[in-house]
Amino acid sequence: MYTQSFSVPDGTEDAKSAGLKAVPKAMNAHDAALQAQFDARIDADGRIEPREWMPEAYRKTLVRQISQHAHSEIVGMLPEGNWISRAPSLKRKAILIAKVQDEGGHGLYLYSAAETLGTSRDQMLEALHTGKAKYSSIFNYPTLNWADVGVVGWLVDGAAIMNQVPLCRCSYGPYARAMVRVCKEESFHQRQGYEALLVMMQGTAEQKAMVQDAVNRWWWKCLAMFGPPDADSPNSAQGMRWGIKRISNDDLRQKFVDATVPQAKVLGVTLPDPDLKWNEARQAHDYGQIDWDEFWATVNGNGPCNKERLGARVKAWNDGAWVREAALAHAQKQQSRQMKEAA
Ligand code: FAQ
Repeated sequence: MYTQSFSVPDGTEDAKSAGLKAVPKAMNAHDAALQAQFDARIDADGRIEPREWMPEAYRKTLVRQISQHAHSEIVGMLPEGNWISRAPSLKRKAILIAKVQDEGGHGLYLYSAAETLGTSRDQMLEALHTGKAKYSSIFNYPTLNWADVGVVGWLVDGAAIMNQVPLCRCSYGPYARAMVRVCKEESFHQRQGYEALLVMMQGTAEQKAMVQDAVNRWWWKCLAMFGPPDADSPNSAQGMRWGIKRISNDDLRQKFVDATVPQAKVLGVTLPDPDLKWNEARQAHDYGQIDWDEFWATVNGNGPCNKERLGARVKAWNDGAWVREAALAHAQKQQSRQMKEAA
């Protein structure tokens, strides 16, 4: 349903013409030469690899974005994981288990990608567990019934793909490569959600009402998922100049709306926005106002499920302490045995 094409036009030229430099601060001749090399690579749309020189601000931005992304994947396992034991059939249970496991896998690729930038997994998890690190706002809302699981697949994974396909062309090699596999899997996630909803929409009036109710509750949250409007997005211009972000928050949001409207029609649901209509002049849909106050309240820890989600992650970490200790003790034992044998 969504293209996996990597040739989506991006906004890098806009950032260049806005006069943004890859790194803005003064530096000595050696660093200036390295900076010039880095800039030339970025301008040529090349890749930066882990052992290569990069400006500290570029490294920091990547650690921030990739670790937040990793946290989102593992916190994102919770709302759907909650439904594995209550899936309506063996087939749905098997699909859901596979999907939730995939999200865990995405978290692991992403933590690994962030580790290549010189941060440790322990540092990243500490930031998550203490509430210092952000993760996607969308996972702080509850999945109230089975239709929510379908809608999370259709809309949340659909929004995630829209955002992540351009990240396959991110200038940082390990992140871009991780995204290629993640996007393929997200595509399956989106389709399984949509298919589950198509089945429900052939069912009873109650089932159809459940789907519509779930769409009503998730639609606006999915639009907000793309992040604040471009004018209020402090990281966008620099992220685009560096070739980390390729398409702006608002442009991705618009693409998502335009892609979803016909899907909603096929499904037979109404998107809960009286202002949603085709604009012939713009060749795009107009849509209503997103509640940004509610979005920021959720990002800042006051959404309906923030405490529960963080509590679940901290508990999982604490409960797994003995596994980490045992694995470490085993590795140390192996190492000392090998050293004795070699001596
Ligand atoms: N939630 O200046 P910008 C998924 C923060 S994965 C929370 O525009 P930027 C798979 C932002 O961090 C979903 N915070 O920032 C799945 C920044 O704060 P900071 C996650 C948000 O980085 C499906 C501040 O607002 N995807 O769904 C959000 O240029 C189903 C200002 O914003 C990714 O992480 C938000 N929605 O753009 C799993 C993709 N939006 O850090 C399970 C990679 C913004 O300065 C089940 N990330 N903020 O303190 C990105 O593309 C970008 O980081 C954006 C934000 C677009 C999220």
